[in-house]
Amino acid sequence: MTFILPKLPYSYDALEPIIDAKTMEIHHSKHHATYTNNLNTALEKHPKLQAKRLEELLQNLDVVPEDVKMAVRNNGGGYYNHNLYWEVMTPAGLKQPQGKLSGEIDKKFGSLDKFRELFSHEAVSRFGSGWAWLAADDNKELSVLSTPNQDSPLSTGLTPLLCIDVWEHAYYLNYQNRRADYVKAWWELINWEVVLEKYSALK
Ligand code: MN3
Repeated sequence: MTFILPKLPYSYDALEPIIDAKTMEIHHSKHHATYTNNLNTALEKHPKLQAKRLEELLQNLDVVPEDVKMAVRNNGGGYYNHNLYWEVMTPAGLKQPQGKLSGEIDKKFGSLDKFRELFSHEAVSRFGSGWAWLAADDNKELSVLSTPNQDSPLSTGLTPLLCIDVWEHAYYLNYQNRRADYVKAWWELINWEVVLEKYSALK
């Protein structure tokens, strides 16, 4: 299987003014494309791995051969994480989670505001480059966490539901060093319908 850079579900300028078109274009057509190409190159040497789903590889990095383990972790993670990142944003989303996701957030974190505070703290305080996440475990219990580099919560047994990219390339043109401003503004872009779909699809 060859991984394909997915088309965005909206135009490059659709998320303005929160994320500018130039940032989106470079992020998608250069950064995400590079992860995609590097993942395909790594898997060329291991046809058996190509038969597996990417989720499976990221969930079981210990069975990935040593010579491509780091490449799969970094570029497979980069490919997967960006797919989710594009998907969980929208220019015209609901302002808050609905349905049973809303109830689960209240139950786990106390309120939507408390969840937002915790998530934003993870995103802002992640040292260097990485991601912040809302994820669920096998019992559908929610958690908030951050990961370094392109590491995926899949590798620690969690299912990602929502993510924000806090690498500088995700915000630098507009926000320079002000990651906290990006995180705060980004909150308006969350596609809660998609996040709920992902939560509802958990088995
Ligand atoms: Mn990125």
